[in-house]
Amino acid sequence: PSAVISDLVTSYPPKVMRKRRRHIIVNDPQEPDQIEANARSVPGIITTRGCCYAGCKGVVLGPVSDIVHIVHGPVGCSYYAWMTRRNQSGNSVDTNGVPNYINYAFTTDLTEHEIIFGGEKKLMQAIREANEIFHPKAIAVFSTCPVGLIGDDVHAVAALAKAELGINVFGFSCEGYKGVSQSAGHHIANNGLFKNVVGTEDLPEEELTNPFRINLLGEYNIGGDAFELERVFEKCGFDLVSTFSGNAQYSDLAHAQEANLNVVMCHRSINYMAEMMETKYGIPWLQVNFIGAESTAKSLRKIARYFGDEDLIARVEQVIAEEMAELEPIRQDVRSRTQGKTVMLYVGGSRAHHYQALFADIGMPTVAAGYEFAHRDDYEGSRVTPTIKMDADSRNIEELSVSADPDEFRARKTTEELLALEAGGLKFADYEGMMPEMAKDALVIDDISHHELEVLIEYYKPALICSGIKDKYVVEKMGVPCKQLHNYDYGGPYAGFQGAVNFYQEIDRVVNAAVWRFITPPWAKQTANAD
Ligand code: CFM
Ligand code: HCA
Repeated sequence: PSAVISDLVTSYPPKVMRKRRRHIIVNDPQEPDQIEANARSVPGIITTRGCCYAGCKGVVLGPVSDIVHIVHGPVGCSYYAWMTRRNQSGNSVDTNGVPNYINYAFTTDLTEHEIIFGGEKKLMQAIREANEIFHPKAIAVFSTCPVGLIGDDVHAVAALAKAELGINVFGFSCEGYKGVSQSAGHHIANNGLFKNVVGTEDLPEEELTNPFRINLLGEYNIGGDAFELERVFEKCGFDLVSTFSGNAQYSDLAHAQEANLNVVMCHRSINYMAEMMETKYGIPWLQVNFIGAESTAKSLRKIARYFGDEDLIARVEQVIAEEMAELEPIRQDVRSRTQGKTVMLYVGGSRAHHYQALFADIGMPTVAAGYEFAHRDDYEGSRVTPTIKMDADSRNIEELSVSADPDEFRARKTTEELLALEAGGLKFADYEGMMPEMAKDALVIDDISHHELEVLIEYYKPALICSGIKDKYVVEKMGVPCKQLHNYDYGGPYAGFQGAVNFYQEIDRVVNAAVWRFITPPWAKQTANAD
């Protein structure tokens, strides 16, 4: 693919060419090369990135169903964040009495008047009104761009409201322009949750009888993924204390410190929480991947091995055997029609990696992959973290200083136990990254531009592209099917075992549909014209 790299950047002005070149790597899994990531996008390039507010409100906090999430900003910011991510909730006032506000879009509807005279009064009024109508356990306030520009103090308003109403009210300074992407918003969200929510409630003794208590971090219940994982965990005998934040309720997060292990799915969006909980409460964390049947089995085994209980280990093996027996014939059948078909993936900050495992299950190699907003460690692995240079955009995001809690810290394992587990192959507080798991000479590209995507499609002519709504239909007009890996189009779940089956069948339908043959891609049309 070295040849395609020059085609990717050749039409750019020299400065842009040099800059973009640093975001493109031909992979060597043994010695991943240094990739430029988490840097500002070139103005004028069509990028697929979102903003800080999207990462904070839309991604991390939004899925918590019984918090009233008020967007402090013009009405459009709220409207555009309304329901498109397909983060689902199992709660409904009708079924178990737990409220679910996810279907609502709450906004202060800032207008010119507040831009000139300030919006704090209107925010206070909105909080009071929401409290009066819904009586929620907690209200969160999210600042969009103009709030930072006019200088409203959402934290002061939240503190006043908290004192007045007697419920938890907290604010996020997650203005869209902060940082270079959604990633800044994840960090701000983690900080706010850690400061204002985690550890504020305890579980009663009778709910602490199962020692195999875990938190699932970085799973947002897109298309129902968390429902499938809840099913599998229950079958295995794990007690899921909380999920950050798919199908989560406020109290789950408030007593998350009661878990004995954190497992991290989406490292990019939540590594901060795992680190801070380990320091403050003594909960170790392990990286997992529940996308793909083989990966799910591997991740379940990791958790069982951590707890070390023989019965638990045996039960997990039994669950894996049962689920695999059901799945295997379907996988084999699909594989006979998908084997060898190639795929390219461009998704946020973890799925471009995780979904490669699901494609490997059905014999589909990933020829090129990249992230919108991941950092170098998501590509190259945790080992490069100490060498990542802080730039001005990252320095702007608050770094909490956390220490062991004198009352709440409890080492879950002794140092000897941890060392023995590590010697047995469990790596704590470690993420291997995407590149070491990709094939040699696969192309890795960060913050892909629209032009670069078009060049790559023509070069690789993949059987499938996985990406999002901003490019889906452009890709399909080139005669290549595009599966959205953000909101799963209308499908899902794709996590766990039953999710894997759904995915195999969906991909089989997509890549083997006859319709793609009837579309003439633009490059073929050009040739026809020239003739
Ligand atoms: Fe993590 Fe996500 Fe992703 Fe992400 Fe996202 Fe998402 Fe994503 Mo869209 S938290 S990084 S900020 S796995 S919303 S559920 S699909 S870009 S790859
Ligand atoms: C976001 C949310 C998003 C967008 C998806 C897309 C999602 O980044 O604000 O561009 O198709 O998953 O809904 O990533």
